[in-house]
Amino acid sequence: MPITVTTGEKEYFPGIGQIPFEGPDSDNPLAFKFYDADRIVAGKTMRDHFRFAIAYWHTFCNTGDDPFGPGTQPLPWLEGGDPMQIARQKLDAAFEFISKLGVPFYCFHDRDMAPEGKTVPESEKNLQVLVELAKAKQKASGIKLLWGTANVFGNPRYMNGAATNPDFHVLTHAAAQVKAALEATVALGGENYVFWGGREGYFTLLNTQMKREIDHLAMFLQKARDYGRKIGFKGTFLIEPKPMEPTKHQYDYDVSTVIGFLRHYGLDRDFKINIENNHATLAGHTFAHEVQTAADAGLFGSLDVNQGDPYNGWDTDEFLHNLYDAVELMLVMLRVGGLGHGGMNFDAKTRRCSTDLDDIFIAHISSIDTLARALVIADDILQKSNFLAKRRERYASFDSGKGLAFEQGKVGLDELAELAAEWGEPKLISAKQEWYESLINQYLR
Ligand code: XUL
Ligand code: CO
Repeated sequence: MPITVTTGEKEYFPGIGQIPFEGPDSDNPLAFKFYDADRIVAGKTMRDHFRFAIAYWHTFCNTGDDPFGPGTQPLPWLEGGDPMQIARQKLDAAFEFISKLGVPFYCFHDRDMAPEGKTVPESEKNLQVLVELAKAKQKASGIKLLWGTANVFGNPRYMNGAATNPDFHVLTHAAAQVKAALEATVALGGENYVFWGGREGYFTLLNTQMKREIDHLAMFLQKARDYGRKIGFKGTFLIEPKPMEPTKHQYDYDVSTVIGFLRHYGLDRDFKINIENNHATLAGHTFAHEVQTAADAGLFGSLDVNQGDPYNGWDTDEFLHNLYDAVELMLVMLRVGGLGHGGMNFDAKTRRCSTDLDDIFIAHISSIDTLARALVIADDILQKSNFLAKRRERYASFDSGKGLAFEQGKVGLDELAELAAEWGEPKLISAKQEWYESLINQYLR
């Protein structure tokens, strides 16, 4: 569905209209070169392949502050007025930006959208006020909510965790926030609800009953699921893995860990996985590896798109612009059947030294174009090269005879040993890694 540009009382990005598609020869920084939303690739429009979403917390709240200094990026909607007035301005800026970019979805934490009050009921009220305003903005623009979530890591009370906090009193506050954020997500028609385990982890085992904390996390998620279903949430709950930061050891370490956790606690029917590139690389995996792992388990949910710095590995949340990695991602995405009800959320921020307002547009356009170009390249590789045939050929010995019988569980260890003796030494078969790599280079055009 096309998006209608929606501005508030004040226009925060004057001089910028809806971002057009101008094709690869354009030198207009405020135009798409590769993302043509209506273009059909592999049987679907680019719009539907990507279901792009804007992250409220980075794009409208981040001013570039770091541990060494304050923000450098003046965001006019964060200036003047009381916290509720600023929240309304931020909402105006958000829907203006998202509608001008022409992207179909957004994602938010409770505290990005509405300020925390002095009491639990006051915080809930603040969020409800903003949710009503956001509902009207969604209707006017056609923009939808990909997912909502609660920030249960920022407030100092969560310093030892939220659902895994050793103090039950703290857990109740996390519950109050998740309850209100679930209600907000349902009110806004959100398709998913995310749990990123902010401070669910530990710094030292010396003071930590790990099993008890993880049991609490599972119980908390079960109760959140039950409440969500009770109030009519039909979407998918998503866990977002991350191996470390802010704690030394996060419980939702990576996709494999989360698969084990969900299955162990019987949560795998309601929960799937939201995978973030920079979290994958922080865990020593590629984005593509994590996506394949989740999809193979039937638990792929959604994506947080960004990239880390390849040289230091930190969670730098940069805008994804590495085309080669994007092609590897899209090769997997196309083969696992796409996003379903998930999306691609830009959990990324402009660098501290990018201080112009249009840098925010340029950053998103750059990532969107990288992924659009990668989609076309990946589809070309799948359609025009013998990539798939070569992969199949590698496993041909399991397609018939004893190999197939083994897959079917019909060959025991003793018979396998007899076959080894009878067949003698196998000949070395090249894995052809460099050929696969060169294929990607050949199709980068
Ligand atoms: C933090 C992170 C979060 C989640 C939502 O690293 O990725 O922003 O995506 O809480
Ligand atoms: Co994220």
